[in-house]
Amino acid sequence: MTRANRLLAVQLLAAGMVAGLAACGGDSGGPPTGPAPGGSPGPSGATITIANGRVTPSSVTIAVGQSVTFVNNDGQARNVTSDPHPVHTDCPQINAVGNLANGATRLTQAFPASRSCGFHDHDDPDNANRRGTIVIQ
Ligand SMILES: [Cu+2]
Repeated sequence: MTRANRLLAVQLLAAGMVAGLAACGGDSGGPPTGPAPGGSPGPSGATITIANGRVTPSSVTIAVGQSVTFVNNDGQARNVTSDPHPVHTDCPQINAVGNLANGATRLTQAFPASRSCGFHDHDDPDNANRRGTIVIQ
C-alpha cells in the first residue's frame, strides 16, 4: 500500500464512522404507553365491553378504590390506555389494561381519587367509538 493509498483508506474509514454515528441517533421506539405504577386492582365497580368496534357503555361511574373490568369481544386485540394520547399520563391505572387480546378480560388498577378519566384505543386513538370516560366518585 502506498502512502497515498493508506491516507485514502484512513479518510474513508473516518467518513464511515461519522456516517455510522449519525445513523445511531434518533428515537427508534414507538409511542410510550405511559407509566405503569405498582398499584393493584380493587373490586370491580363496572364492566366495559369492546365489541362490534365500540366500547359499551362508553361512560361508567364507580367509587373511589374500585377498578373497571374491560372485556374484549371485538374479534381482535384492542389497546386500552389513558388519555391523553400518546403519553397516557392522566389516569395510569387504565394503562394496566393495555393490549387486550380478543376474548381476554382485564381489570384496571384501583382508582385512588375522585375525578374523571378518559380512555382510548391506543392503536386507533381518534376513533370515538372506542373512547370513553370513567367517573370516579
Ligand atoms: Cu394512546
